[in-house]
Amino acid sequence: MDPGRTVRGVTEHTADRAVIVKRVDEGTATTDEIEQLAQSAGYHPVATITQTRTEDPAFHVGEGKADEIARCVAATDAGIVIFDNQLGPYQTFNLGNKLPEGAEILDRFRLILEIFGQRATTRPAQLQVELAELRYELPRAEAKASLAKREERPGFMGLGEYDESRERDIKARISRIRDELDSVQDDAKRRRETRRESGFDLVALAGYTNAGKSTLLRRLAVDHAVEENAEKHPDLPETAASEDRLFTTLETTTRRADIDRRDVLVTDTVGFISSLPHWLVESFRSTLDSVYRADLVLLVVDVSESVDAIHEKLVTAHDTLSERNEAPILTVLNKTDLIDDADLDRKRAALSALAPDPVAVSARTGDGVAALTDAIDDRLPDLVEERIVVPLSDDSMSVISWIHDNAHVTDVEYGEQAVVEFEAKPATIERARSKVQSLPAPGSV
Ligand SMILES: Nc1nc2c(ncn2[C@@H]2O[C@H](COP(=O)(O)OP(=O)(O)OP(=O)(O)O)[C@@H](O)[C@H]2O)c(=O)[nH]1
Ligand SMILES: [Mg+2]
Repeated sequence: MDPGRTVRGVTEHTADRAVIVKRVDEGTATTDEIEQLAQSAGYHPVATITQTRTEDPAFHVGEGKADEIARCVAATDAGIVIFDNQLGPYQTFNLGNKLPEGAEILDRFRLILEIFGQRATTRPAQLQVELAELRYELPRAEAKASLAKREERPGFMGLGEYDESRERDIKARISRIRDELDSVQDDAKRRRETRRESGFDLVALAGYTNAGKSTLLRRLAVDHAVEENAEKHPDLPETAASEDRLFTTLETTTRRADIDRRDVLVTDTVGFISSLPHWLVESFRSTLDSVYRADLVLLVVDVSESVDAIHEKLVTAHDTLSERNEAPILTVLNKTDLIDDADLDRKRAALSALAPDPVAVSARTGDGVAALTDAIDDRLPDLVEERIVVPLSDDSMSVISWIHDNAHVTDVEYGEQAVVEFEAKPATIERARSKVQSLPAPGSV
């Protein structure tokens, strides 16, 4: 006998061998994305089973198909079945009864949550993952509790009365996590305000997972991350041979970019994925807030994908953003190194309605990044030119150096008083003025 196996065929070694299943109501099921997700979570797809039919209440797929899945698990020595669908608790229970002992079942959302769980290293990211898990579990606990009650079968699914207290427990934990996340959010909001007041423009990266947001951030950044969780950010070295991995980034990282006359802070955050349920997106609200509250959003897409795929992702991204975001959106067509010019032109034209004036770049080679920084400068709120007269006193130097720090100074002339010419955002000009006004009048001391 193969020493790596037990009689049942489920060992450590086989635990990550996965059978992929997908059911669609009509048409043909495609499994590329779910296979990629499975691999990102560390599983190895060994077989794929699809079915086109309406949902079966008991087994999700037809019962005959469920038997086929069970046979396939046994034959391939798989430890897990991954459904690219959302399974109800009753369906998971029934399917589990058919599978060889020890084999587990994950549905699409549990799989995504598992990836998130593996990637979350900071407290806020962990809280958000936990919140998403609890929100996933809550309706299941409710369903179990009420089914057990209605059917007067407290032992339904082998859990019984435990379910009601479980439900209360989940609700209590959800509200505790919400409170803690609210305070995280308040901190982030204060931080953003301080940065804005210091004359920074805030730019956020948005887009699907794997579009190249983090790679682009590294291109734009002039220094190290300015946020406390920076050292935990799973940045890979630029040269590392990288296979595509989904949801590399869960936490936000902010870096300073020098864009012409401006001080810009660019924030990288969690990527989108198709058909994410609302509760899951909502769980990541604190993280996505940095996108919603930016002065400009860079919507990054992988231009090497098909026009249809890009189109669909742009539509979903716009929908997600339009709920809360008020900032202008600049579309960035990334990974131009993977396609030729003719292909790029064709895609640009096909997407022009959704992405007018996009900027094409390769974050990997740096191609087009200079044009991108120009476009960023262009789309950010205009800087205003200002000329301010500062009476000379012991305190005036601190005001002048504040202006140097927070605005782009074009000229300073010293005479009886200092005349400072600079460019800045209107809010910064206001603050400079009030600083000058609060200077003691010359000779008043
Ligand atoms: N060929 C090519 N590959 C790129 C380019 N930009 C990024 N990649 C690769 O695409 C993959 C995903 O890049 P990331 O920067 O991690 O993508 P992301 O949008 O941050 O992904 P998440 O953090 O998962 O949301 C990595 O393997 C990168 O090396 C590019 O311009 N050209
Ligand atoms: Mg990333």
